[in-house]
Amino acid sequence: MSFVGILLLVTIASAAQGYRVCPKGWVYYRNRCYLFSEEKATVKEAMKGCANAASNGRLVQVHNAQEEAWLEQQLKLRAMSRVWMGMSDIMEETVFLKLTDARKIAFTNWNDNEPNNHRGIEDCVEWVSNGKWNDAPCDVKRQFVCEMP
Ligand SMILES: [Ca+2]
Ligand SMILES: [Ca+2]
Repeated sequence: MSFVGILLLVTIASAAQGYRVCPKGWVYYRNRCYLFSEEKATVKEAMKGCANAASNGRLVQVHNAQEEAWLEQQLKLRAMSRVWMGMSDIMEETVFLKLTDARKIAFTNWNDNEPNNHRGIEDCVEWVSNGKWNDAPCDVKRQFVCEMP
């Protein structure tokens, strides 16, 4: 096949999925790629796991209600609950920042009475079974979601 032919096929394949093609195992949604882990890990291990899975891979950050709803649906499909995402208030209590660039988060979906910093040791953020967020100890092992921005 000619070079142009190959180029055309790649372009068509990209267009079919939107803007980009996600690597094998990653799921496409609105111009991002997401990876749902099978193994469980601490937040530190999960951050490493995401970076190892893709050079620009990171623990997922939720940017808006649409993305949140899609992620909740995906977690339900996979029967995943208690899943790490990429935010923490480890720098300053009650101020939750993105783990990648320490910027404040614009969107939250806390469960009732959360974040409660239970026992003073909850600095990381997980989804719980109702799809809402809870702060939990960062060294507990959970499944996790990576994203490629
Ligand atoms: Ca905390
Ligand atoms: Ca909590």
